[in-house]
Amino acid sequence: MKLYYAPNACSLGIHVLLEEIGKPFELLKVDLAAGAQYKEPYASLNPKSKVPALLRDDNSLVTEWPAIAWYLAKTNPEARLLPETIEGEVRTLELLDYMVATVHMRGFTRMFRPAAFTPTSADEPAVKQTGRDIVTAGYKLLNQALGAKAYLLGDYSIADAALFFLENWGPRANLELPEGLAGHLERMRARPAVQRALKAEGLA
Ligand SMILES: N[C@@H](CCC(=O)N[C@@H](CS)C(=O)NCC(=O)O)C(=O)O
Repeated sequence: MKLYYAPNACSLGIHVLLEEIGKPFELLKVDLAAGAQYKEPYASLNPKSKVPALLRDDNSLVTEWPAIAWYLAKTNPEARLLPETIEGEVRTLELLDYMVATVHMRGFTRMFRPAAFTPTSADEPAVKQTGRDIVTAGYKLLNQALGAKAYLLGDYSIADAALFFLENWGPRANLELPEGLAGHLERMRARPAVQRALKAEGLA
């Protein structure tokens, strides 16, 4: 199995899950700053030009954070990365979709790449502010979803790996985490799998 990633991108969450599972995998860096995602050979491998992408041993590719995480959790049940009930699964999907489709794609992406949202450079500060508002609302809502629990669904799950990359972007976006999320981030950073992933990406 090979994970295409970029340091401190959303792929960090998938990297953490692979480390939690503990089976051998190869880490292949895509230099997003140099535009490698739009050039060969990556553009042919993954025409979406995004990371993460998981290349399985049969040479088939899985893209999209929630699909990759779900695949890894389902094919490695011994790692206990998903709740066992339908209700738990539904709540996991609900959280994943909100974190990836809203907080990441509509919020952080506006802050990090405002030019992708407007052809007019004068509009970029307003685009960034909209992104900031979406992320701030997202942090608040996720903080409420976490409540007094150690992890989003009680037990550790793939949802915590998604929350982790969002929390880890807080300082990069100059955003303070609500108290509950700050505690969750500390718990995540204390996990050996997270420490190994941060070290491998040069972020430790
Ligand atoms: N919907 C995708 C989004 C992935 C995504 O936006 N990845 C970013 C890094 S965090 C990326 O590869 N950006 C490169 C680009 O857009 O040029 C997913 O859930 O995996």
